Amino acid sequence: MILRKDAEQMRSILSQAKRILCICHRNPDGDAAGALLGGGMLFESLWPQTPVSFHCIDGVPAGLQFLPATARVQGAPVLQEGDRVVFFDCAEPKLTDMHQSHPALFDGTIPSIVIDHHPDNTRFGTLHLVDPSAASSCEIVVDIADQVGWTLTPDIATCLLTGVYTDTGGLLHSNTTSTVYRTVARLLRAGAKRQTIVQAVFRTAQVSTLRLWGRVLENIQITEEGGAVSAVRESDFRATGAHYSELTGAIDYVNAVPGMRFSMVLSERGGAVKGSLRTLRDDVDVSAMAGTFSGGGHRRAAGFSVQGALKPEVRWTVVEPEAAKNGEEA
Ligand SMILES: [Mn+2]
Repeated sequence: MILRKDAEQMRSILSQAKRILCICHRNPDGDAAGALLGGGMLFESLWPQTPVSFHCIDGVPAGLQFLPATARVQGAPVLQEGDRVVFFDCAEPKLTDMHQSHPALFDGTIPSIVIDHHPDNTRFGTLHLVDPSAASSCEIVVDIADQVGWTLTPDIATCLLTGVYTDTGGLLHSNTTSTVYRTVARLLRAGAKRQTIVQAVFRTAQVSTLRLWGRVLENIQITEEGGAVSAVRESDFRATGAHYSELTGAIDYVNAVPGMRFSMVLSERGGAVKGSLRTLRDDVDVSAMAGTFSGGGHRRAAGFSVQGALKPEVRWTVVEPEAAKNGEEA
């Protein structure tokens, strides 16, 4: 929960703004883009005289361009006297990729508000509305709006519901608390276009993505340690025409193999190997596994990146004639 006094203080900081600049992390996901646009449009409806602008170094990816006002997202801002900044879903300055070009955003020159749910948020702003118990930053925006009695329009609700959906994997991940369901109900009542979100986010896939995922599924090996492990190489990305980002989500299928301790997808990208780890078990901590490769994350979902390339290894075992006839493999 966000404290009412913090929500009130946010209102007082923003009511002094000559302009409100909204910023989210680079490479925006549904929660970053949804909170950025939903939060920014909310400020716009509250202070119609104050110009509100939306900034992200990478712009909104094609799959999220159904979001209202997405065409208004620009790159880094040109700062002016009287600006107030709100950062969305951003755990630390470098994730904006504006930390070097725009130090005034982070050194206290410009008053800033940080709205985020990452537990490792470095609290780099003036006022922090950070709630690690929230499943998404969009959930926090709804919480703030309700604390201060702000009205959500259907467009704002659609943006915010997108983040609630994407950060919970369509209400399937273990972070889907009863508060999440209450937030969903709240946003549907406000007119959020649920089916538009479901269709765009969960029922749309490029052919290149499906072909890449086909290779991931085909390459699954079950290891002696009880892992379902798959890998794709640079040649797989080239052959399918898929971008690295299109691998996102494939691991959920690898993680579906019953009885496994963990699942892992390795991918070669530009001289490095990225590993994504998942587990469904309480007695396995994949963030510790990722830590042995200088990675990190959560107990159930973690990742790492190491320099190098993947080399396939094939193991053959000689079996008795009977077993060979039955097509058994050791
Ligand atoms: Mn998020």
